[in-house]
Amino acid sequence: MTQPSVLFEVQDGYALITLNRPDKLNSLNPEMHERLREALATVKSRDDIRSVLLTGAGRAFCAGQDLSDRVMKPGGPAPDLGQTIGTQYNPLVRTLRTLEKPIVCAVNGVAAGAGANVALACDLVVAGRSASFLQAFARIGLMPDSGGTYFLPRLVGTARALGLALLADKLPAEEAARIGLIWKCVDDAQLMDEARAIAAAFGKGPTKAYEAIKEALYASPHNSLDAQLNFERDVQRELGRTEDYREGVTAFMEKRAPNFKGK
Ligand code: T3D
Repeated sequence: MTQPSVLFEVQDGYALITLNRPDKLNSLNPEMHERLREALATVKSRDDIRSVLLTGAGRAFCAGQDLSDRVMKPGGPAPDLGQTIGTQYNPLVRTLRTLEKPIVCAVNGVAAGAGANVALACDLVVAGRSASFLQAFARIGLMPDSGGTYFLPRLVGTARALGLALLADKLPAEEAARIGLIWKCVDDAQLMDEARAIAAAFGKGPTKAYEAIKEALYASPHNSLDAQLNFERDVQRELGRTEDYREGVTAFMEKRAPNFKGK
C-alpha cells in the first residue's frame, strides 16, 4: 500500500505535519501540495489545534520542487513555472505566514530550493546539526522563489542573501543559526524532542497573543515606529479583553501556572 505523501496527527494541542516521500527527499509534487493544503485547512478550522509542527520523514526535510516532473523533451515546450508558483507555492507560503497559530519547523536534514523557503516561512525554525539550507535555484538556472527573495534579506541582510542565492552553496544548520537565518540548531538526537516540546507549549499557550505577536513582528519591517506603536496600543487593548489575559494575571497573582484556553 502506498504511504500518504503527507502525514497528519494531532497531539498535545498541536498538529504534527510530516512531509513523507523520503525516497524523493520529500520533494514537492502537486499531490503533496494538495495534502498540505488540506492539512493546513484542518489546522485553521479546528480550535483544539493551537500550533503546528512541520517536519520531514527520512534524511531530508524537503528538496523543493520534484524535478522529475520538470524534465523537458529536446525542443519540446517549457513548463509554465509561473503557473505552479502562482497556484501551489505562493498559496502555501501565504498560508504558512498568515496562519493565526504558531508554526514550528523541525528541519531534520537538507532543506533545498522551495523546501528551504517553506522552512523559512514558518515562525520558529529548529534544525538538527546535520541539516543544511540550500538556495539550490541558481544551480538549475532559476532564482529563489517561495518567498526566498523576501525572507533572506530580511533575516540575514542583503549581502548574505546575495551570497546564499548566487553561490547556491549548502549552509550548515549551525551557521544558519549563527547568522540568524533560523532560531536554533540542536543535536540531531534532540531535534524532535525539542521541537515537540515547543509545539506542545504553544499548544497550551495564549493563542490570541501569539497571533498578535506574529502579525506585529511580520509587519514591523514595513512600518514606521508610529505605526507600530499604534498597532501595539490597538491590539493590546483587544488582548486585554481576552480570557487568557485574565487567566494570566490571576495565575501570576495566585503563584500558579496559567491554564490558557486560547480565547
Ligand atoms: O518548478 C516549479 O514549479 C517552480 C518552483 C520551483 C521550486 C524549487 O524548489 S526549484 C529547486 C528544486 N530543487 C533542487 O534543485 C534541489 C535538487 N536536489 C539536490 O540538489 C540534492 O538532491 C540535495 C542537495 C537536496 C541532496 O543531495 P544528496 O547528495 O544528499 O542526495 P541526492 O543523491 O542528490 O538525492 C537523493 C535522491 O533524491 C536522488 O534520487 P535517486 O538517484 O536516489 O533515485 C535524487 O534524484 C532525488 N532528488 C533529490 N532532490 C530531488 C530529487 N528528485 C526529484 N526532485 C528533487 N528536487
